[in-house]
Amino acid sequence: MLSAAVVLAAAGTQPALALSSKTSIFSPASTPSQSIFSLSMFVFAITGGIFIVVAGLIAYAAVRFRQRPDDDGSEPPQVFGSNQIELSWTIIPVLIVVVLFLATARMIFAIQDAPKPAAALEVTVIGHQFWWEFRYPALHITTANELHVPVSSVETPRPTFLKLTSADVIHSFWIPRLAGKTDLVPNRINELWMDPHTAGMYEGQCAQFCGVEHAKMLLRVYVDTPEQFAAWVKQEQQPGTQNAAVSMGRQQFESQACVNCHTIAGTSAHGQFGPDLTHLASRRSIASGAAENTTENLERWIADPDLIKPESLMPSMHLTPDQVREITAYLNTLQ
Ligand code: HEC
Ligand SMILES: [Cu+2]
Repeated sequence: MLSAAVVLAAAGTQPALALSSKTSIFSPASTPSQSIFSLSMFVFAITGGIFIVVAGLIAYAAVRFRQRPDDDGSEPPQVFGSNQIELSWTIIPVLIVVVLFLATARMIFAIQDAPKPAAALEVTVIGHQFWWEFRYPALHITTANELHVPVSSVETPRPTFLKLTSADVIHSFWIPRLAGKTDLVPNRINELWMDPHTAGMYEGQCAQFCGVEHAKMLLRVYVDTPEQFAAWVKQEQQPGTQNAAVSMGRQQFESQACVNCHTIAGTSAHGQFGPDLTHLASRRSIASGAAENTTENLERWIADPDLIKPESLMPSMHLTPDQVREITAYLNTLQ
């Protein structure tokens, strides 16, 4: 208990360090992460208790039996084969391990077997080198890198159930404040759910080394109020709005190899290799959180992705500055 209290006290006195961090495991914001947090506090308490008892006994023995000036150098009486002592140091650790095992197993099954309510949102997450694809099959939405989910309250539970898989190598999906870390494995579907209690932005990171740009494979989850979420869904379901002022940019985009790797609904671009760009302008970051979505960053990205994310799987297309400007102006309209 003491160690748990110390950790909690430390977290409480230093909110700047522990609690305000967007990736702190010490401020869970949904049921699975809350269970994981409570279990880790329980484990901390038990192991902390053991540490205090063992360290205390060592300190006591060191002081109590230290060498004294009048010691005659002879050994104290030796004890051999005490059944009582041997039994206790076998049984107590076994009991502790059993308790830790049962508590962990119970929590894993409680999370895994949680029933899926009818109101649950389903999302398929596909890991790519080095970005995230999100598909909402029932809503016919495909987007990238920024996951939008509704807030889930006790009165109106609206959890999100994710199916995780990968298009290439193993990645790992981890948003510490919302759920446990789960791998995305090619040809396999892993599952994960979360029911975020408060709206806001939560951050995560690919947690399995997946190649050179692994460190720039960030994740954002926007937990929306029901109204915000409904508005987002409505917007995503429409084809990107386009106006005549950027038709040059659209022509440029469609005449380049961009269309082989990217999809923009309502155009000739149907590529699947890179992120869907239909609503690119509504995302706040590009390239999996490697840069904010500003005109300047977008131009740099399109001119040469290596400027932002060296060795990402998008090649430099060697466009002229005018082409870059026109394409960027067009992409900027894709709300
Ligand atoms: C060979 C395939 C390929 C081609 C061709 C290609 N891209 Fe990409 N593009 C990608 C990949 C892969 C990513 C994701 C990179 C990452 O985040 O690691 C990407 C990312 C992007 C992004 C950021 C999207 C986001 O949501 O983060 C934009 C914008 C983009 N590409 C625009 C273009 C434009 C414009 C062209 C044509 C001039 C183009 N791409 C050509 C593969 C390609
Ligand atoms: Cu990864």
